[in-house]
Amino acid sequence: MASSSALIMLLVLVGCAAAASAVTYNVGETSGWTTGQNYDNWANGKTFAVGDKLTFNFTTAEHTVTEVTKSEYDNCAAGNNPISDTRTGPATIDLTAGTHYYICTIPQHCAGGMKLAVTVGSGSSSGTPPSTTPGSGTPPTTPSPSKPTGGASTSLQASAVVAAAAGVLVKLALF
Ligand SMILES: [Cu+2]
Repeated sequence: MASSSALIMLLVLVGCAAAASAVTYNVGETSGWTTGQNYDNWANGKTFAVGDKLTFNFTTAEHTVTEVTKSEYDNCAAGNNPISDTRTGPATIDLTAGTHYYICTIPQHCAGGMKLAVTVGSGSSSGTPPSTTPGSGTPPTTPSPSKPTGGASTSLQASAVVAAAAGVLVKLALF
């Protein structure tokens, strides 16, 4: 029993490790990276982890993905030396730990909604593993300890019945 629990725990851990692999987020989903969106709403509820990626879908020259400081983000004004400045779309950015502020530097676009702030934790993304853990981990844990014991005792009872019946048959044959 103890060894099978340990095996199940190991399988759950392996499952978690596989599920915690990097996630690529499509910024704005089907809308992509454009004006008239609310990227705070898009990012809300998502947990970003180191190694995850953000894909900004836009047409080259129509928008930019420019990483700026918080004050530049707040003011919708990139300085002369932004942290990064990607002008070719679609753009995929690897997330590192910390809070990152992205804006579009085409005039009026940031004010028109093209600003995204993401906070990246150092751990693994917590979005996927909890949903997989109860799904794949719990069902095998509950039935497997009870089934072998129930099955074993049932077959023992069955063989006892067979033995008793055989004994009766032997006695009948002797008479
Ligand atoms: Cu733009």
